[in-house]
Amino acid sequence: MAGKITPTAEDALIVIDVQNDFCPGGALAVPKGDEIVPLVNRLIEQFDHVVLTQDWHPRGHSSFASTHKGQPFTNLRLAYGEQTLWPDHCVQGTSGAEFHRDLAVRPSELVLRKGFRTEIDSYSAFYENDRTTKTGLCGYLRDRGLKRLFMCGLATDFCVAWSALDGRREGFPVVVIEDACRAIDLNGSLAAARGEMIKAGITIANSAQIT
Ligand code: VGL
Ligand code: ZN
Repeated sequence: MAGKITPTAEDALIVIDVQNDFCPGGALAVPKGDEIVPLVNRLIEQFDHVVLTQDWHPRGHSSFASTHKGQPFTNLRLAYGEQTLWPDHCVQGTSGAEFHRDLAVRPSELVLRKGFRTEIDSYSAFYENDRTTKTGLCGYLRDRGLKRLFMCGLATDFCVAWSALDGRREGFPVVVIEDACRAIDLNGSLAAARGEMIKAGITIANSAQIT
């Protein structure tokens, strides 16, 4: 295991999509997704600045298989490119869209909702899946003088990886805290995402290194 990393006042912890629908029993359950909650809560205590993201889809969202009368976990070509179709999940205002009940939400300074446009999905916390529509997170972080990003949450191979890669592309040093994430792992997506993150210069760390 690599060396210790000490959070500073210019670091932000970005907690991705720790919501009921991504936990066991939820509509798009990530295996063992709920196991990360105690680790994430410990991390939240260690950072001065915490951002939570919340997947937040309207009914009939274009990423839902049901919208296209298609099968979940298959791909469909939408206006902006290939989109994986998912079971209906994180529908605005439903209990599935709420944060896990044990997540320490109070210290967070921003709750960033994403995926709220019917026609465009948004895995990344920075750019929607058309890769051009911005969420505003980059401007927020820059305006607040936050310079290094730590990420954890659900799912490693989709929203965490896409957020980490976009953060890196925007020029931030990015650390993904791997044991505080869980993956969906569709057709090797976890290994692919991990490889891309390493290639992009993202640091893959363990929560025990953060002290
Ligand atoms: C996610 C699939 C669809 C995620 C969100 O949070 O990783 N994955 N919507
Ligand atoms: Zn979603």
